[in-house]
Amino acid sequence: MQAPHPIADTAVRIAAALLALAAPAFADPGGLPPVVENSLGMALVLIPAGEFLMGSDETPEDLALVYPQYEPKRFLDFGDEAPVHRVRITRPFYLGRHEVTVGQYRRFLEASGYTPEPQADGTGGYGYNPAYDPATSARGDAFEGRDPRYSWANTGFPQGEDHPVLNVTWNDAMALADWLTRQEGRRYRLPTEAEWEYACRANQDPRARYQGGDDPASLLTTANTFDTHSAANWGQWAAFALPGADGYAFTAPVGSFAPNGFGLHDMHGNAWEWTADRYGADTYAKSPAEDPQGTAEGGKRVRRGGSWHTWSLYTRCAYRNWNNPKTRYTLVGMRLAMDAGLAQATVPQTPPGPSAPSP
Ligand SMILES: [Ca+2]
Ligand SMILES: [Ca+2]
Repeated sequence: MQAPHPIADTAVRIAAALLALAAPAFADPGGLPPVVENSLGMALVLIPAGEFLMGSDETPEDLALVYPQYEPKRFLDFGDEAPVHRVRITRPFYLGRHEVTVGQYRRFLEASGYTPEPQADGTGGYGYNPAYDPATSARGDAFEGRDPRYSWANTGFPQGEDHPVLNVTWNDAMALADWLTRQEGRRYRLPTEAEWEYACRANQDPRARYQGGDDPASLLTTANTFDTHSAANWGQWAAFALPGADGYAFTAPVGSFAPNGFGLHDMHGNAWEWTADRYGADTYAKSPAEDPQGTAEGGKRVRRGGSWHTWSLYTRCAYRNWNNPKTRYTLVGMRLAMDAGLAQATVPQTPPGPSAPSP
């Protein structure tokens, strides 16, 4: 576990405390346990109901000042983050404290007999090969693939059991959620896009780009993203690396960085996280104010938060990206959500004891 920078940490805590004074009242979570641990060893944190401002309306001119190394045309791609709109999450829910790990996914596969989609369709995943030249691929992919050599179990770089699982499709994520639901009688799912952004913002500075504030360099102490260690392997993109080292050239063990205001780790970076929603570029313009679920049309699913290989412009809380549900990549993983209401129903209301009636 990397210690947070003491001065930055203190500043963040003071800022969060000041903001908390001005924050709206949040629904009482009703005595639900603040953290639950499931049968695969995942810790899920209770996220309170509440309101937040979703999206970003930063102009290309605003962004150009903060990210001078990027071509200006890149700043024209973020129209789907607008308009900024108030969203109310009406029910508390549980969200994984961490990304799903390699070890948890392995235990799921062993217990369920499920065959991951990249293996079932025979085309495999993507992986890191230092000898691979992106110019040899039709799309200029940064990684080698698809190739049956690569999978959740082999990304081409070392991953321990506590690293985020990658090369998982949206369909694989849903299979894990559905299996856990059947196993435990609690409804597991992916978070909606709104739940994800609410959880990323975590009642801290409501408009900040990142957990640690607006400065991209704040990611160095709060997340595993594209830093000088990563740039050592991708010299052509060195200009986009953060100005320092976060300690990890590839994935980090989950929870290696300080948590955000909700107690969640790695909302920025490490692995992209699938969400439940279908992607629509104009969904924010017509989004309901309460519990938006995304658009009903289209086949693409939203992923959020960036990865160990992602540049800071694309790891902002507001940034939206998407893929089809069969996409597998060496940057994309998941974090599960669980309904709080059903979890409550499984908690015995009367503890067993001498006063309990005899059968
Ligand atoms: Ca890194
Ligand atoms: Ca992440």
